[in-house]
Order: sequence, then structure tokens, then C-alpha cells
Amino acid sequence: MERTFLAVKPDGVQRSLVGEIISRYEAKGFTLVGLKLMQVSRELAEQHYGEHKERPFFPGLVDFITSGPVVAMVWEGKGVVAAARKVIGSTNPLESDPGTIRGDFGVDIGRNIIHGSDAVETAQREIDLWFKSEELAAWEPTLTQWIY
Ligand code: FUP
Repeated sequence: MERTFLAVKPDGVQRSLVGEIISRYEAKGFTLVGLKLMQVSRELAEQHYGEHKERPFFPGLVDFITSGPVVAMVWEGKGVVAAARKVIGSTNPLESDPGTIRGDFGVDIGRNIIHGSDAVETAQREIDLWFKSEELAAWEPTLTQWIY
């Protein structure tokens, strides 16, 4: 079954949006298989955002993601990588549709509340970067037969 990596960024945690965000993915029918609140090290932040290393916003992005606790999650389900991105909305919250997390709660691209992996291969890389295998629970909710 497909898995994705999602992280509620420091602004989402500070604004008490963790429960709201988790609820959206639970209600959709995806399964939470990993969850932890953590302080992100600069090393992890730089690895996670490695593709943006040369961009002008990179130092600010690393400062921001390390500025307070983050809620890191792994979610599982059919098509979860692309579907989770749809629920998140566009990178710039002002361009995100109402009904998406960024569209409903965000204004600034540098405070866009949540991260979600952009492809299945990226998801695998990010899950391996953020979680040890023993931190992930392989389980199937008894509800599954009403979702699939
Ligand atoms: P997304 O996949 O939607 O999180 O967006 P990107 O991977 O393109 O960018 C990662 C993060 O860099 C964004 F969440 C916010 C930040 N960013 C900026 O601050 N300015 C930009 O111009 C682009 C991205």
C-alpha cells in the first residue's frame, strides 16, 4: 500500500491546527502509520530541503522549520501521495483553493502550515529520512472494508 510523508510545520503546531489536519486525513479514509512531535535539527532540515539548497529562500526555510516543534507523520492508502497534496493545496496559500489546508488557513508562502511529499519516490526518501522502521506501525483498521 502507498505511503506518504506529511509534516505539520512550526506555524501549524503553534496555531493549534494539528488536530484539524489529522482529522482531514482520517476522515478521508487514510491510515496513520507513523506520528511524532519533534524538534528538527538543522542537519535534518538541510537534508529534507536539499533540492532547494541554492535557492535564495533556503536559509530562511531552514530557520523556519527548525524554529519550533514539528509533527511528522506517515500516512498510508490508495493514491495517498497525490491525494494528500490535493488536500494540502498549492505551495502559495493565496493561490490555494478554499477547502484545502493552505487555502483555508494560510496567507504566506513562508508560513504554509504543512509539508507533503510530491511523488512516491520522494515519499520513500522522506519517510526513510524522518522515521526509523520500528517507529512505523503496519496495521489495518477494521473499517477498511467500508473504504475499499
Ligand atoms: P511544496 O512542495 O508545496 O511544499 O513546495 P516546494 O517544495 O516547492 O517548496 C518547499 C518550501 O519552500 C515551501 F513549503 C515554502 C518554501 N518556499 C519559499 O519560501 N519560497 C518560494 O519561492 C518557494 C518555496
